[in-house]
Amino acid sequence: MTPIITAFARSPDRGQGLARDMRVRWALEEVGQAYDVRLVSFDQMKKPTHLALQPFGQIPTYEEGDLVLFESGAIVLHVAQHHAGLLPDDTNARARAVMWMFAALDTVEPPIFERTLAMIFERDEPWYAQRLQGLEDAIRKRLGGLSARLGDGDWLDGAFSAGDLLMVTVLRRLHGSGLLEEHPSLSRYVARGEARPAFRRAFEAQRAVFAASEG
Ligand code: GTB
Repeated sequence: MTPIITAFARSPDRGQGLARDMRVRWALEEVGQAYDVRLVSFDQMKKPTHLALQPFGQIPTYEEGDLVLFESGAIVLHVAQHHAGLLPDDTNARARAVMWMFAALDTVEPPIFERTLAMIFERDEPWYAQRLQGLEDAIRKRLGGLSARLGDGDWLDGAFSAGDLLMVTVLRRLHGSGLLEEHPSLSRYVARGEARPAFRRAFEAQRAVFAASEG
């Protein structure tokens, strides 16, 4: 059964692959699972049909037969648990890969996403510079810990896993900020993720959606 995911009909990131359907597309590409995409507008996301799938009116969602999932991390975990390639077989290594999935979404992503929101919505506030500084300090702490743990390894814990997949999608949001570049090993880590054929396929697929929406 071909799963169906939802994605922005017109992503505000203009095809940079920063919306959270990107991580789901990438996971599906890594495991070789074909998928269909249903594009939704901001209006449609807030209507009952979509709210029945995603109570917060967001993308992405994932439908596979009777199963409906939301939360990109849960979707990637589901894909990783049901296909080979994104989680190690060894029980302890598998637990550590899941740990890195949580670290990406629960520890590293929050200050990075907050920074994006601040740059969009708080730019005109008198306290904006201070707020941005605080968020960038928090991000620097996370990047310091992450780069120390990555060391000169290719991936966070041995072979590429769903933990790396999520971490790379989170770090990509820092492109152009100068923050990632403070840690050359992390820049190389992100570049390694982005060079994976499955990433390229997923990226091109979401970019094609944006290009088509431009007409
Ligand atoms: N925790 C949920 C998950 O991981 O699935 C969060 C889902 C989420 O934030 N979805 C966003 C959404 O649907 C899109 S990805 N927002 C619409 C709404 O809430 O009304 C977040 C996002 C949006 C835009 C950019 N961008 O333009 O760069 C990047 C990421």
